[in-house]
Amino acid sequence: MSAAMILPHFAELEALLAQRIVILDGAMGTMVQNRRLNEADYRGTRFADWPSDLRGNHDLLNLTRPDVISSIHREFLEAGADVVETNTFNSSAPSLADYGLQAFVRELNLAGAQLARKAADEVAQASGQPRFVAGVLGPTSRTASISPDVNDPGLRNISFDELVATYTEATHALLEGGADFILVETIFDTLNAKAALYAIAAVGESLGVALPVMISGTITDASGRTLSGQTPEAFWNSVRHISPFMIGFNCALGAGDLRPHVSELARLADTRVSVHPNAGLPNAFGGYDDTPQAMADILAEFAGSGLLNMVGGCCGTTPAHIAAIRAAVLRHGPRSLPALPVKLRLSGLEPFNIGDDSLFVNVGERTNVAGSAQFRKLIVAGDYNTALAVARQQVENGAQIIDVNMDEGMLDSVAAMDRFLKIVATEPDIARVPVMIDSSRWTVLEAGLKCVQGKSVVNSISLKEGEAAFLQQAREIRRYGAAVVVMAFDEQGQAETAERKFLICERSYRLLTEQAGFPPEDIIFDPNIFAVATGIEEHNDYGVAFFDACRKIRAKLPHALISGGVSNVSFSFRGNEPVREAMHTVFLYHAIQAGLDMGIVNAGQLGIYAELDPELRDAAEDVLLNRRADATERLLEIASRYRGAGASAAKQADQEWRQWPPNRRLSHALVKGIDEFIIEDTEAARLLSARPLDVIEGPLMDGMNVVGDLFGSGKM
Ligand code: THG
Repeated sequence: MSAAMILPHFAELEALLAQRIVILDGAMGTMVQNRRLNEADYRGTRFADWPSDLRGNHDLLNLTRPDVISSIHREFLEAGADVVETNTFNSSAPSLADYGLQAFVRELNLAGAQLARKAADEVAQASGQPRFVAGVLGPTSRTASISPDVNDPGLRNISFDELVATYTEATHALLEGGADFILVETIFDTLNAKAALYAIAAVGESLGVALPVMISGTITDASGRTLSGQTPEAFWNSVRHISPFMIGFNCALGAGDLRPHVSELARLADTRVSVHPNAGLPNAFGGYDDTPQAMADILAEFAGSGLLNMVGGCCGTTPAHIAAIRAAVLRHGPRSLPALPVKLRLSGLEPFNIGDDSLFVNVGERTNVAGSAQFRKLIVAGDYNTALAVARQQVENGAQIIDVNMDEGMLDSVAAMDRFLKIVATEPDIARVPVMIDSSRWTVLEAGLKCVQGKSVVNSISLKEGEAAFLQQAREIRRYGAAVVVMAFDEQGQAETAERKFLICERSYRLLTEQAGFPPEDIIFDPNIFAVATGIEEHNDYGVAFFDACRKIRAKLPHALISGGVSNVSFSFRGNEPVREAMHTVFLYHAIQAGLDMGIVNAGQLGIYAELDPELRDAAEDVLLNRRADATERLLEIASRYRGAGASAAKQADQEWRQWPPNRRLSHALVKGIDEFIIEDTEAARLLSARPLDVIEGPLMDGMNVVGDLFGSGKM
């Protein structure tokens, strides 16, 4: 079915948006309150005997006082609103359940859309100007990311699936009643919004169209964040997967206080931008004081600064506000859309755009029951609070993403993934980074996807079970709005040679971009990091095969990224940490040059290539680059010196720098990132200098120059 058959007016709205700022209506709730309706108005005859009080359930008026709702729509349209919002803000099961009306989701949304449609069409006819209907999905009365009980951070009183179910029903009814697009608004928890977007995408697919969506979030206070803790950019990264034709903010704050946040969206969003603020902050009586002219003056400045494509009002705004806003903003043209660089844009509570500020991305590996004995014991024992410390330590040590894996025979992995991610979501110092949901089981991946409000990464899918399963999972991941790791694995098995690694990645790339609607920058290839120096000859070329595959992927598959599980490479040296660390450092040095963008690593435990013991470094390099037939034997021989007693000798060498002169100690500490002795060494250097400034201009600058050189040559 074509989009024009289901949404006959949308092309006209797009044409209007190209010409000028489009005017949205004002608040329904406060307009209804002004009518001072009584309990009997809300009940009508149909709900006369309803057991609970119904006064205050404005959406019910769609059925019991449609005349009131229609006349408010008409007032806004006559005041100059191009778009009216359906009176369906609370027509979701969780919100209606407060009145025992949860069975009326469909009926209220259908009636709400029909009333708005009729009013819009009548005024369009009379005025000769097209008018449009926004089908409103409100946030519901519950929040999927926040625990209702401070003593149990893993608890929720609403699930993603319940939200999807009610939003699906509402979306169908809004479209049937004549909505021109769906407006997901007043978003205080992005996970609720993602459930709405999931429902809209699925409804659209069932109808064979990409439904037009407008998204509007709410910044609740001076923190500049949503209630669930996201910054504006993190919020945008979380919802951009549905390609909304409009993104904006509404409610909570008055227009003036929204200025910086709208301006941030205007800078960051490569789609249109809207705002519909309250008429100021609520006063002592719960009323709103900003006059039409005051609000119009503020919003005219937004328009003059090129921030707006659509504008209207939220709580407290009346037809007089809309008329004043319209008159003031239409003197200015609409915002033009910025062209942004193509990037993988992830988020937790904060944005993480790969390529913005780091050359290589550390993904913390320790929150993995298969990769850390400590983490496994804690999870198996149900000690999630202590397990949380493992995640926190990874982030503190520089992990920019955390990989979470619960694949373990003794565990209910679905339940463990769900619980751990829900608890992580309530810890701002961990939840600020995106999550990589790691499992070989689809049910576990999906359980994880239902818990994260940010834009996360699914780790992983592959062609192992063939194209149909691969595409089905990929499409599902898209609906959840995550990026994806694709393993170089197909129907024949894991790819071991560079050629097969590349061919599988290339085939996956085509399928994902051409058939699953994946943007290439949301694809991360994992060409398989396998253990080397295992004593099995066929494994000798695994390092080289990986590096070669990286180079080919980088050259031939534009915008896709490359990742890998770095600690795998040294599995044959388990227990010998100095040697493993050296191997990881050498591996990364070559892999990053070959195009590796991110690695699952033990964050905080990576060495510096230039500072490795040259003998150990060369031996590791011989193995990883497969440079000599006896490379494995030689590395094993050197490794034995680092094991046991050798390890403490290495530790002793680690402390040797404490004997150096203070200036050299300072440079060393800077390069290594050791802050343990920084105060005493700085003081020692100062005592040796004529002026304190010499310490900065001397050893500290020398150290920074070394850091700069190492960075520049890819050795750090
Ligand atoms: N590709 C992708 N995902 C992956 C991997 C990959 N996920 C899992 C794994 N491989 C990456 N993560 C780890 C985590 C830990 C270790 C290795 C890889 C590890 N752990 C120590 C060990 O087993 O010796 C554990 C020591 C301890 O118990 O503390 O080496 O390749 N896409």
